Formats: sequence, C-alpha cells, structure tokens
Amino acid sequence: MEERIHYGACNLCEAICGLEFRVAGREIRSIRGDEADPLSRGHICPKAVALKDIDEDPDRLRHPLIREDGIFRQASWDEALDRVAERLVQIHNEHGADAIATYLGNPTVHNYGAMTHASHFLGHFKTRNRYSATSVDQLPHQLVVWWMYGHQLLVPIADIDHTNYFFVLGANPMASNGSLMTVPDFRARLKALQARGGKMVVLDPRRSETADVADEYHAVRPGGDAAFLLGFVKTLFDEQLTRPGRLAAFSDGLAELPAALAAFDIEMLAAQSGIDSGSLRRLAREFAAADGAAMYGRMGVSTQRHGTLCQWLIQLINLLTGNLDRVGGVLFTRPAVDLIGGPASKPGSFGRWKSRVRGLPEFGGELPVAALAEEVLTPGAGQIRALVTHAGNPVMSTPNGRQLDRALASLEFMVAIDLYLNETTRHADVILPPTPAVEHDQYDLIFHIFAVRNTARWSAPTFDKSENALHDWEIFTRLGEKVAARLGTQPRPAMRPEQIIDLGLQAGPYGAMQNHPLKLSLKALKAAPHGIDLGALQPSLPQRLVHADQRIRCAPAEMLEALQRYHQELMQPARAVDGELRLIGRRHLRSNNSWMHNSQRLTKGPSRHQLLMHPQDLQSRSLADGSRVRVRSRTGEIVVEVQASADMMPGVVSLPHGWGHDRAGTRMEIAQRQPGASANDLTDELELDVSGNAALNGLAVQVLGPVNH
Ligand SMILES: Nc1nc2c(c(=O)[nH]1)N[C@H]1C(S)=C(S)[C@@H](COP(=O)(O)OP(=O)(O)OC[C@H]3O[C@@H](n4cnc5c(=O)[nH]c(N)nc54)[C@H](O)[C@@H]3O)O[C@H]1N2
Ligand SMILES: Nc1nc2c(c(=O)[nH]1)N[C@H]1C(S)=C(S)[C@@H](COP(=O)(O)OP(=O)(O)OC[C@H]3O[C@@H](n4cnc5c(=O)[nH]c(N)nc54)[C@H](O)[C@@H]3O)O[C@H]1N2
Ligand code: SF4
Ligand SMILES: [Mo]
Repeated sequence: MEERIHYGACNLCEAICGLEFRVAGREIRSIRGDEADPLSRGHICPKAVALKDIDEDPDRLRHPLIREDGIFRQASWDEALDRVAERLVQIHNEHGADAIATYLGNPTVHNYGAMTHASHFLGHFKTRNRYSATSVDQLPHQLVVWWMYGHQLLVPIADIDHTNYFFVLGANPMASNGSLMTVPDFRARLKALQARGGKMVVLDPRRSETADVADEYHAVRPGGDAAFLLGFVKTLFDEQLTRPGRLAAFSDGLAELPAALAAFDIEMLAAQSGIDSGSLRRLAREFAAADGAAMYGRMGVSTQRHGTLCQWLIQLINLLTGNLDRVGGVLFTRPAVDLIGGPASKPGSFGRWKSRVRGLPEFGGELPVAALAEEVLTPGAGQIRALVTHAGNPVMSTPNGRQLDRALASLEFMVAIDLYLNETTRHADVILPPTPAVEHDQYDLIFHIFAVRNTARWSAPTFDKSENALHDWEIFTRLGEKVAARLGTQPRPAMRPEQIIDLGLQAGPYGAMQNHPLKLSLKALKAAPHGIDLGALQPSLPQRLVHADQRIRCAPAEMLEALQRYHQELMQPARAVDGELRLIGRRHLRSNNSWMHNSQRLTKGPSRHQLLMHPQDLQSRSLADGSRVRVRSRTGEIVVEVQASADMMPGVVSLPHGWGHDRAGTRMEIAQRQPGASANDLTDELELDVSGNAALNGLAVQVLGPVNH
C-alpha cells in the first residue's frame, strides 16, 4: 500500500511537538519529529511513538459500555447516550443541581474539541460540584497571576532562548519536557543557554535529571522553598538589589513588602530551607546582577504546603529584579487565539462559594478535588450522587485515592468519557470512548499560551475517524441535546471546533479582523501544516494586564496574611517524629501520569516505579537495596520495592504517581503485568495549600519492612 506523509502534533504533554507520520492505509508506519515545526524543530521523546500503541491497543475501548449487574456489555451510542441523559436528569430533578459532579482530567486541555464543547453538555447542570486536575497541579499559579495581573492564564513564561540565568525550583523539564512552559527540546535550548555563557541553577530534594545538567544544584528540604524564596527577597531588599525599573510605574504594593518581611531572619530562613545562608545570598546577588534572569517553579513548589506563597514569591523576584516583561527574563505570550484578551475571556475568581463539608474555596468555578470523596460520602442536602468524568483518573491522581475509590463505588450513577476501562472508569455505569488522537484534528488552545515562542499550528487528523466512532466534542454535543430535551432547555448552537478556532484566529492579534498583515485564519493554518512562526516573546506591559486599572497588584492581602501565618509556623516548629521521612513525587520520560502504562514499548525493561531512598536511610533501617517495604502515612499503606539512590536528600523518599494497576475489573493487560503501587494511596486529602491545591509533595511517611513475598 502506498505510503503518505502526514504532519500532526503530539497531544501527550505540554511540549506539543510537531510530528511527521508515515502512514499506509489505516496503519502508522513511523512517527518522527517534524524538522520544519518552528517550535519543536524536530524534537520528540519516546512517548510520541506510543501514539501508535494507543491507536492499535486492543484494550482501548471502541464501543460504549454499559455496566449491568457488575458486568460491562457493549451498547450502541444511542442506548448509552440516552441512558446517561436519562439518569443524570432524573438525579438532577430529584436532588438538585449540586447532586451532579464533574471531573475533568489532564488530557481535556490537550484536546481542543473537548475544551470548546464540554460546556455544551456540562453547562446544563448548574452544579457547584465541579472538579478537575487543576487542584492537584497548577492552581497556585493561576490564583497568583489572577491576583497580580488580572487573569488566571496570564502566566509569565521564562524566556529560555534569551536568558542568561535560569533559576529552577521543583521542576524536572528533562523528564517532563516542561510545564506552564511549553519548551520542546529543553536540552538543546539549555545547551544554547550555557554556550552563550548563561547558567542554570536547580533546587530540588532529589538530584534530578535536570539537576544533573545544571551548572549549580542545591538540595532543598521538601517544603523549604518558601523559606529560601523569602530569604532571597529579603536579601534583594537588604542589599538594595531591587531594580523594578519601568515596572515600578504600574506596580502597586511594592512599598509594603519590606515591612511584611521584617520579622523574618535570613539565617533562620536558610536553615529552614536546608541551603546555607552564604549560598542563598550569593544566588540572590547573581540573579540580580545577571543580564536577563528568569525564575521558574513547577510541581515541586506548587503541590506542597506553601505552593501559593512560593509562586507569589517567584513572581515578586522576577518583578523586583526587573526581569518581568523583558527579553531574557519572563514574558507574556501573544497567542494567535487569545483566550485572555478575547470575548470568551474568563479572568478568574476565588472563594465565591465554599465546599459543603469542609468549606474549601472555589477557584475559577471549581472546588478542590481533595473534597470530592467527602462530598460523595457525607449525607445531607447537596450530597453528590452522580459523577461525570472526562479524560481523568482521579482514583490514581488525587489525594487519598483509596477513599475516592470507595466513594465512587457508592454513587448512584457515574459516566466516564474515556479511552480505557481503568481504576476510575471501572466504577462507571456507562463508559463513552471517544476517537483516539490520530483520528481528530488538533489546535493547542492552551499550550500556545504557555510557549517559549509564539507559534500557531492546526493539524488535520491523521486518519478519518472509524465507522461508528464519535469525537469527544460530538459526545458532548449529543449528550447536551439529549439532556436539553429532557430538561426542557435550549441546546447550545453547535459549531464545529475548527469553526470556533477560525473565528478565534481571525479575531486574534494576527487576524484579518485586526488588520494584521498575516491575516491568520484556519485557511492560512491549513496551508502551513508545520505551523507558523510568530516570533520570539516580546514585552507587552502594561497593556497586556487585565486589571481594569492596568496595574500589577504585588501584595495581595491573602499573601500578606500567609506570611504572618508562615512566620508563626517557623516560630513554633512541629516536633520531628522518630523515623519520619518526607515523600516526594517523580516523573519519567517514558511514562505519562497514570494512563500510558499499557504500552509495551514504554514499559518494557526494568520497572521505574520504585521508592528511591538515600543509602544512609536504608542502612539505618537495616533495609537492603531492592527489598520490598511498607510505606505508611495517615491515610494508607502500600508495599513497594525500594531502590538505593545517592541522588536523594537524606530523610526524603521519592515515588512516581499513577501506578497501582492491580485493581480488579480494569482492562489494561500490559499495565496489569507490572502494576506498581499508587502514591496517592498515601497522600492526604487534608494536606492542602491555601488555594485548596493538594500538598502531594513533602508528605510525612514511615518506611517499614522488609516484606517477604
Ligand atoms: N514524561 C512525562 N512528562 C510529563 C508528565 C509525565 O507524567 N511524564 N506529566 C505532565 C504533567 S501533567 C505535568 S503537570 C508536568 C510536570 O512537570 P514538572 O513539574 O517539571 O515535573 P515533576 O517531575 O513533577 O517535577 C517536580 C520536581 O519537584 C521536585 N520536588 C518535590 N518536592 C519538592 C520541594 O518541596 N521543593 C522543590 N524545590 N522541589 C521539589 C521533585 O523531586 C521533581 O524533580 O509534566 C508533564 N510532562
Ligand atoms: N502524587 C501525585 N499525584 C499527582 C501528581 C503528582 O505529581 N504526584 N500529578 C498531578 C498532575 S500534574 C496531574 S495533571 C494529574 C493527572 O490526573 P488525571 O487527569 O486525573 O489522570 P491521567 O492519568 O492524566 O488520566 C487521563 C485519563 O484520560 C484518558 N484520556 C486520554 N486522552 C483522552 C482523550 O483525548 N479523551 C478522553 N475522553 N479521555 C482521554 C486516559 O485514558 C486516562 O484515563 O495527576 C496529579 N496527581
Ligand atoms: S515531549 Fe514527547 S510526549 Fe511531549 S509532546 Fe513532545 S513527543 Fe509528545
Ligand atoms: Mo499536570
């Protein structure tokens, strides 16, 4: 059969690499990086090739499933969709809107049709019980930038291609390929940075793959970053190193900061962080003196007790040193479809309502997912009785996953829109499987906003969709129609996703409606399958700010209060518990959250889900490298293999999340063969940051063992 070349995009992680598929008929012959893609420039990682495995995976669901008497049977789309609409509307009418909960997982944002059409279905239910992976991930970033710049997506991006000093806390882009920083080929960009005389500094409790290629690495105590960053800011003020320059003209609250920091002592902060005060001061001086410096913090400083405080301090440091909105510092992007300045803009909100049981604050219309299980399990008005999940596996990815597992089993009704029958979707009464990535088109509505360079790319589907298959957006649309008919409301007018993108492109900053010479439209992108380069990031302040007064709010009241609480906490340190260790997470290049473990290609070879532990900690517990151990926390206990690693800070252990594929009733044969254990059977739904984000990192655990079997 004749081979053809198709240019597409990888939707697995935030790097959004351009791909060159060689296909014959309905078969993928090869997947390579697209050399002509202006952003990824030919880069891919091993996961891209696994798109073929997902496509061909016999376990991937291809028909709707309905569960009856505990057994899933195949059903027609009409039967399955009708069942969902009927049951949800019934529960809605009987128990009220809040009885229906929704959970959107990570791949939702990698699937633009799902983004544009989710509300066609979910919008009919005016529930306060909306949840997503945001609150086990980037919630602190969104909250901080909404406070400071006026919009939850207005995240300054490190200008890695021009910076001379890249300061990384709690991120491992060598494995993750970047997050809230779309940075395909991080390695090459870092090499270029180092070749021009620049430097990368990494703070992490584990000498990670990124720490390994850094110019300077410091082991920081889990959760000690807030102390380090406070010491950093204090040094900038103490040594008169603050140079906000032109930013000062439109920044409010800077003058309040020195007084807010006065009570903190640098020596004490340094001791708390685990980094000596000499290094802390020197790093602050170097950062301030660099010709273009960018500070960046990700999961390790977001999903921890002081996540929001850390993200706020990082913003302040970039601003105070004059590195916000300058080339070589951190800058806002100018995406071709602009969700920030455009008419559909959703700036953000915080605490407009609280969760019923624990009083946790709403953000951007969602509640923290750490509250989901208790909202299902606690009786009373407003109790959740039905759940809709889309592209999520919260049993594996949210704190105290076992409790959620039990909660899902108690629901009156659950529907999962998902490709697999996994640890979460096994609880569904109906599973609706959408087309795989190679059968739908793609435009990265979200990740162009976070990219280190402005580009735009629309990819046609690699293959026509299979007979009898529906795209995510079609599932949402059809469910919306059926629900509307039963509720007696109006269905939303259904435009196709690409028509929405076309309008967004034309109305966007490079569009015909703005009289831009590029006259971007869907037609223009269709004519450029590798994508279009829109140039390096450029300064855009104060115009880009979304606050009506076009000013930056540097000192949110909530953060000044958090400083006071943090000071009290430092003054009254909790007593160390004997033998207690701190658990942190880990990502591997060949894995992707919880759902790529059914690819033989990615999981073959030695397992990658061991607990890493410093040899000293093993020795003091008389544990042998490779033995099986019990790991215990307040919420649960798991058994895992332990691996000695001198890369760990003593007192800290590391375990990747997303494993634990040995539960009954799932359909993922390869994953079941090397199941591992779920880190979120240990994490604690009560350990949260002020934003409501889960503190997944820095969890107190005991390691006991060995276990013989
Ligand atoms: N291969 C692969 N790539 C992925 C993913 C994947 O699962 N696999 N997932 C994607 C997703 S959804 C996301 S959100 C991104 C995440 O992208 P990253 O944030 O870059 O990835 P992580 O590996 O979680 O990095 C967190 C780092 O923080 C460290 N850390 C833990 N606790 C602390 C602490 O208290 N302080 C400091 N300073 N560091 C700490 C950990 O040791 C780890 O090295 O990756 C994306 N890319
Ligand atoms: N302890 C600990 N926990 C963590 C993290 C951590 O670092 N440590 N990281 C957190 C982070 S950053 C994230 S983002 C979350 C992820 O948490 P989730 O989003 O809940 O889980 P995923 O593992 O990404 O599962 C994605 C699901 O989507 C399905 N899927 C994939 N593509 C599509 C599609 O196109 N359409 C549909 N309908 N379904 C699809 C897959 O089959 C899978 O079931 O985990 C979080 N949990
Ligand atoms: S880095 Fe790998 S997983 Fe991420 S988009 Fe590129 S090829 Fe896909
Ligand atoms: Mo994530």
